Amino acid sequence: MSHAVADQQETPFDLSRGNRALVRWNLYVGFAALAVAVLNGFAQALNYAKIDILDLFPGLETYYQGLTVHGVLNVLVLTFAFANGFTLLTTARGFRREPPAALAHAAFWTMLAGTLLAGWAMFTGRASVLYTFYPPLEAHWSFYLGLTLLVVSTWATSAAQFVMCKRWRRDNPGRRIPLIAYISIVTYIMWDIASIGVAVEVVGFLLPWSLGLIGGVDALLSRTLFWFTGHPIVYFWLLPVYVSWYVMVPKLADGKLFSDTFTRVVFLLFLGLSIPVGFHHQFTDPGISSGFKAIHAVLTFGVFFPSLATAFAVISALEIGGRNRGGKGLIGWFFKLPWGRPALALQVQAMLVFALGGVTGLINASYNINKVVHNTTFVPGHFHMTVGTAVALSYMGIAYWLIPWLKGRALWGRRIALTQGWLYLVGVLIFARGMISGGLEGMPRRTQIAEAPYAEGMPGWEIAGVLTGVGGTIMFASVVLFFLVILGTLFLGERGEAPEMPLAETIEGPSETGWQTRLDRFGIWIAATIALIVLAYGPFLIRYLPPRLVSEGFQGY
Ligand code: HAS
Repeated sequence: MSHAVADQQETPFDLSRGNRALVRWNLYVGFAALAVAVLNGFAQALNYAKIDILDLFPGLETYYQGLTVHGVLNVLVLTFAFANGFTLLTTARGFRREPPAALAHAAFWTMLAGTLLAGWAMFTGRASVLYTFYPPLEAHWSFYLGLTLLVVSTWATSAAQFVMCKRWRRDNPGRRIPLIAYISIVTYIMWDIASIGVAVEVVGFLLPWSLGLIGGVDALLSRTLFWFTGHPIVYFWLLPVYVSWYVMVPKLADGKLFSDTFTRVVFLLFLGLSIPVGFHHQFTDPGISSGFKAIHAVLTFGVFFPSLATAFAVISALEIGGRNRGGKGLIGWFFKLPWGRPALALQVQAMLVFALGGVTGLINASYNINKVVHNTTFVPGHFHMTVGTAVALSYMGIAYWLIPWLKGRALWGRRIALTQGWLYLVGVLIFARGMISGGLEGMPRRTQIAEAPYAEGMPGWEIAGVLTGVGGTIMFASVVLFFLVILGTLFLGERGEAPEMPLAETIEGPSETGWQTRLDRFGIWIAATIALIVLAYGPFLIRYLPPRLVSEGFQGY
């Protein structure tokens, strides 16, 4: 017998007008950030093809200003805004209740205020410090305050989830939390714990430093606090997409999710293993013992596992869908998937690219091989196939059903939407091929290559740079088409033809008795997560503290 992932009630679900508008406005802010970010991304790609972007893009004062805008708007504004809006909806859907208005509004307004503050600092050239803002690079205080508000907005969303969960538990004693709400909540619990590192870094050190309240900053401690958050943040970008891949994509593909318990365990593995791995970004940093770097390397291979398990789950759901539609043989089902549905096509394309993103992640994670690729363009090659495609292309796919659902209008320009997805797939593969081969030849990331004299006479870099430029241009064209479809839907889509929210059925539903019920006791898993973090970071902090506040600040030009 199959079970619906949200619950077994057949009554339709809707949100109040106000909450629909709130979710929609989260998406609008996120996608507005994407629009500005991709223009700067286009410039970055052309830079690697040795085109002087400062001449071509008149508003751009320095290379690092453009790179900061590109990074921050994509990975801190688009992702936070999308996650806040989307998971507020998925949690509300799971519990079948409206989100608490005060918290939902607080989340939106802090996100908007944070975006405006950080945006002002970046656009006026006061924060050319990249999205990693490593001190002693120093930004204007408004940048740090803006980032703080962005994080606060995610905490407000998490609080809204907890309020919904508490009220639901009060009304449904002893029942299992509906799967879609459960995995949305675990995503935010992971992030609540993970974001403590960057919160301490920014509020404890960088903000007072930028206001002149403390005279210096500790570069290594700041980097460590940053990467405490900086690796799990990639799963905070990814897990809302996994919510869609697990419980919505199977429906879009006419398939089924195979197990409720399996899905919960995968999300709990992300909760436990996402955080104690940050040193894999610091393999080359002095001051951290190689023993602890090795421990983080091993744990990184651990957090690879729930994504492998996810590959298994989503491929099985797709296969069921393809076979339900008449697909036969080992791979015949794949071609029978409903490729004409943009919401599905884009998310499957995102998965295909993510398989390559995962492989390159393992290369990065290998302690010895990391020396070859660290700080080269190999790393952006990797992350444009993960956050730049698995996440961003899935957001676009989700938007193709979600915006019509929220707005009560049918999708406009279905064929354009389909073309857009394939174009992005081709573009990113060319782009990443360029970045990865260039990186293996030692081509540095975060470098204005057109101005670097040492870039002359490096044949491997020439072709890599051209591929990066061509691929990036195709990706940019694809995103322009995405905006065309979204604007077309908002203004020209037929009214009243909005689709259903896609929610899959599971083959093996939740068990109401036995050990599985413990999966819903968040306290146990939070305690286990904290214990692992203490083991992975505690000895370094005990040896290293107190901070050495000696570095003076400067900006990148
Ligand atoms: Fe990473 C650097 C290791 C995943 C993002 N990563 C970065 C940076 C970013 C980033 C932004 O260990 C740069 C940071 C900076 O600025 O310095 N990463 C990993 C590993 C994974 C991984 C082991 N990364 C991600 C994800 C990201 C992301 C996800 C964003 C969302 N990464 C690293 C390391 C570095 C790093 C080092 C530091 C490098 C350095 O030196 O600076 C793993 O979690 C990946 C697991 C993924 C898989 C793939 C599963 C596939 C699925 C889809 C299957 C479905 C299909 C359907 C194919 C195991 C789920 C098709 C149907 C069919 C019929 C086949």
